[in-house]
Amino acid sequence: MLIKTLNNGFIHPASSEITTERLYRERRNLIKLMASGAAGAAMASWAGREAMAQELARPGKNPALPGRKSPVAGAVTMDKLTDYKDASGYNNFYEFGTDKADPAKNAGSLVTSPWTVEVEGLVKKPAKYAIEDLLKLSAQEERIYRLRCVEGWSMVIPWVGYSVAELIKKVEPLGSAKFVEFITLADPKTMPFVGSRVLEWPYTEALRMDEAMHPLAMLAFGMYGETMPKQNGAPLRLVVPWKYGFKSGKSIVKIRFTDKEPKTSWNKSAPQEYGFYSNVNPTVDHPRWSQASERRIGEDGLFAKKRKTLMFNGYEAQVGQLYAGMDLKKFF
Ligand SMILES: Nc1nc2c(c(=O)[nH]1)N[C@H]1C(S)=C(S)[C@@H](COP(=O)(O)O)O[C@H]1N2
Ligand SMILES: [Mo]
Repeated sequence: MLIKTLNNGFIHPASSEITTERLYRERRNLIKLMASGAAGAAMASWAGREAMAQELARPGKNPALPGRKSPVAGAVTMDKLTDYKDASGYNNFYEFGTDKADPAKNAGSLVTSPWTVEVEGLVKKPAKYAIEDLLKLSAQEERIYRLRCVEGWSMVIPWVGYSVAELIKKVEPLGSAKFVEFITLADPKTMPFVGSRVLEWPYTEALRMDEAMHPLAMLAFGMYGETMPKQNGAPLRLVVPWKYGFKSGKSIVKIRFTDKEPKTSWNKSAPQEYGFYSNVNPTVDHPRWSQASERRIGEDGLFAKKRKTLMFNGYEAQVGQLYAGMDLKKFF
């Protein structure tokens, strides 16, 4: 749901978040109920439950992409994994529509091969990588990160990829490089909502150099042991677990090193609501709603309690130092 702002831009559709999510869930529960009726006793059987556990371990929707256990501190949260169906069926990817179910419905048209990623700007070794080569640049790791949307919901997803830092070290940024910009695909032929007024295209995000170099900042090529579903940002996306979900740009085609703080998509659309940093911070409210709690997708039964949102999404021990001395109300 879009809400028009006074500046004539559009804002993240949070006020309707609960309604949207509830509707989505009711639809899904209905489908489940119908399925169980048809399958009868089989669904309730041990074999049925076993099959569901298997499905969670490896959904079988895309080619396998295994990752070794990550040695990075804080890279594996013990929180229960979100159901793959939710992680790949409840998405924000505005190039394919603004409803949570739209990306899964519409992203099939995205062409992910061939795919190249260009590295440019203030680097000694600008490069053009075929996605296959970029995948091989470093050993893949599986990391289980929480992802919290500014709208107030969160998920726990096993991502496959490696630290952005691995790529940054390879291309050798110049001393003058202070920021890294991530530019995503904007192809009106395959992305039906590119060209709509909802955001400026291409969708872009950016990090300060030390944020991008933090080992938790991840280039993700897959999830749940498989290559990335299109609706989740195939073939390559960013995952920055201590920032609101929107900082994790999907379907990246360009990585640019700059000396000035880049403008980002959400910041351009509503600068009073979305700052550059966008760190998960329960003490800084969004101008129109609180950020103190969140709803974990999959725990949203009628009586499910909201969870308290943690500073830096629970990654404070790892990333807090990056912001020492900064006024996080000013740099929101
Ligand atoms: N290119 C692109 N990347 C994007 C978005 C988008 O609309 N376009 N939405 C962002 C938002 S708001 C969120 S919350 C996350 C959602 O990721 P998920 O759908 O995999 O959970 O992707 C982010 N990356
Ligand atoms: Mo989001």
